[in-house]
Amino acid sequence: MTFQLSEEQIAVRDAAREFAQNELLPGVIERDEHQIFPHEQIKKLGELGFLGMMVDPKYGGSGMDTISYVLAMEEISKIDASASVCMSVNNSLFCWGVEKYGTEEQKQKWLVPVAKGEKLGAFALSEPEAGSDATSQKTVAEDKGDHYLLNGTKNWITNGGNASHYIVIAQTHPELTHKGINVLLVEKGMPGFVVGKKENKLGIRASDTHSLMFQDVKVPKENRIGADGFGFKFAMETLNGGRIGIAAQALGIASGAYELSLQYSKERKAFGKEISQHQAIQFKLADMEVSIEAARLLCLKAAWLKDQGLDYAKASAIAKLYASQTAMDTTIEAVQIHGGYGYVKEFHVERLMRDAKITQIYEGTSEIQRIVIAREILK
Ligand code: COS
Repeated sequence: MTFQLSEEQIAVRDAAREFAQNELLPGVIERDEHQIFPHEQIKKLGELGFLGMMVDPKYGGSGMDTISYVLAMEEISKIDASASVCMSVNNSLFCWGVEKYGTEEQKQKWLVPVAKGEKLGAFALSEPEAGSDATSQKTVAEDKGDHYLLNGTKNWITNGGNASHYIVIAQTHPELTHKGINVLLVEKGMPGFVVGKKENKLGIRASDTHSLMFQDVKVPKENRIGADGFGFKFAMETLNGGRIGIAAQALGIASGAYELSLQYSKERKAFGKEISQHQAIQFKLADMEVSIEAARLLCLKAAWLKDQGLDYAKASAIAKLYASQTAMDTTIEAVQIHGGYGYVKEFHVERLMRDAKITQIYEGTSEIQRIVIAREILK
């Protein structure tokens, strides 16, 4: 066992840190307030190879490991969690599954442009009445011989408006329950496919979250990934990896809030000395440091297991459960340390607190992570 990062991993982390400071920090408050998607910044992230980080270079990716992905996600999320969720979905929820289970033709057509960041990918599993209970898919993909007829509505889809390539989960054989679910590749512009309203959210407000409507959309059979009925298993496996990305996002939100608090506590004076000299603040900083370090190690362990080809379902659930709680706890305390300044936008920590909440909800709520962990330990 070694806790040493490679030179390449350090270089990736530093590049992500520099990008976040130079490209994402300017305007982050305004983008959050006015819900402006960071188009230019995401384009540059793609050019730097951050949108297809783990994809084989022969499919347009950067061929990096999952550890590097965690390091980059932490750095980007410290500054702009709206940009990092776009990055996470593109990498983990779109590219991973197409590369792992797609045919060569599917990879050439669907993976290459998304891994290069020329197009954005999205992953459509959640529905108005199917979030945690993901097997209850109401979206139907009716088998019509050479194509599927897709009908239904998806909700809360990240990159929903700006993506052009979508992974859509739908039920084909309801009598088979989850074993009758399929996974289809759907392109924006297909007749009958409409992007619905953009959500006005509490946090990650600059990210692009939409409902999607499908009305008699003809999806060619060749757009199905894997065998008939593979869709639910595909979704679950994809989310196992997605949770590493969101855990790293939560870690970044926490460490971003911590760094701001540490700096502020050394500048702000109260009762004749810097507030960092008061034990009440020191205890908060110490607690933040401990849980952030633990969250980081859990994220890196899950990433390491994935890179080794070992089972990471439990590790990614543990990392997401713990890191998202850390994000919530740390950002609340960061606002407290900043006092009145923490409650206004200029100091960033109120945004980080609002951003933190979603990490306990999407890609499996904290309650779902506990189910996954409990099932694994009781196996
Ligand atoms: N990894 C791989 N396979 C998994 C899995 C995982 N983490 N969790 C479940 N599966 C498989 C099971 O092995 C089972 O396959 P078989 O029938 O071949 O044995 C199948 O999926 C169905 O699983 P199960 O019977 O456990 O289904 P349940 O409905 O009881 O519960 C949970 C499944 C709750 C774990 C699942 O619905 C879930 O993860 N929900 C949350 C979904 C989510 O994250 N939504 C967020 C939207 S995306 S932003």
